[in-house]
Amino acid sequence: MSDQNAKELIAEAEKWEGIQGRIADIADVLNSPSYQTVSTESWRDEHAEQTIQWLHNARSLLILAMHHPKEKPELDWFDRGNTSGNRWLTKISKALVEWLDDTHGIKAQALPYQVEKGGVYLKDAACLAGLGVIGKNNLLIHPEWGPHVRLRSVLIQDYLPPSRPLENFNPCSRCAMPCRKACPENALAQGRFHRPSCMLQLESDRTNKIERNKDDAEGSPHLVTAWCRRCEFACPVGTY
Ligand code: B12
Repeated sequence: MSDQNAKELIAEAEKWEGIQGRIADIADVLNSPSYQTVSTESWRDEHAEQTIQWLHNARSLLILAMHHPKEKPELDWFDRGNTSGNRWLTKISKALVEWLDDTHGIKAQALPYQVEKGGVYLKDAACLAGLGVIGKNNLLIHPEWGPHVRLRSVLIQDYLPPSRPLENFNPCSRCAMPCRKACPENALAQGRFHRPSCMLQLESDRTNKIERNKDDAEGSPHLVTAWCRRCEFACPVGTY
């Protein structure tokens, strides 16, 4: 697949409002820091029955970043096993898979969000593809949208020339890092992300669901989980 085709694919992805797309080389993604940190082999086996099979000989990934503005918190609300932001990204991914086949005869596969189901570590992939950098809040910081993005990937059988990582974008270097103080469980207080502390807060969010402005069919208040986003909102990038 040529440079021109890769450009066309990115342009097709970006026809969707609030979406930016970039390409990563699968080999680079599977070699990225998250894969070095977590041994995926053992728990791939544990979750074997729910993991999808990847297209044979896939070489590239299209990484999608969806702007998740503060005014649309409902994109992240967990309801009936999913969020509307996730559903939207699935719809876009599937439309792009169809477009690649129809327009270029190229096979592609929309990957799930969860790594144990066959997804990839999306922040690493997005960083390699030049959609942003990893900030001190342990989130991908997009130059325009800040950490207010949600990510997804599409596996592509052909080789597409990868996009380049960002250069000269170091948003945390002169920042007072308010994210470190924002976490109610101090998951960032030691200077690096402490996952068990973050999990405590998210567990509490799961227990303390909020009422959505809509009753369900039986007239009962509709409850959803609104995950904590304090480390995200503390970041000054993307707030203008
Ligand atoms: C499991 C998971 C969680 C778990 C554990 C998180 C964790 N980091 O361990 C829990 C439930 C706690 C969680 C919490 C949150 N999550 Co979460 N989570 C995921 C998931 C499914 C996998 C992440 C994972 O396990 N990573 C592996 C661990 C080992 O790595 P890590 O801690 O992220 O750190 C690695 C990177 O920072 C990387 N890295 C560091 N520097 C560099 C530099 C370069 C060049 C590269 C390539 C990589 C790199 O190396 C580190 C490991 O060594 C991803 C979706 C996906 N498929 O990737 C979403 C995801 C990361 N989560 C997301 C979000 C938004 C959140 C929350 C804000 C909650 C919320 N409102 O949804 C918090 C934020 C916590 C935080 N500050 O990190 C978004 C992040 C968007 C963004 N802008 O980055 C993702 C991408 C999902 C999405 N919807 O798009 N999450």
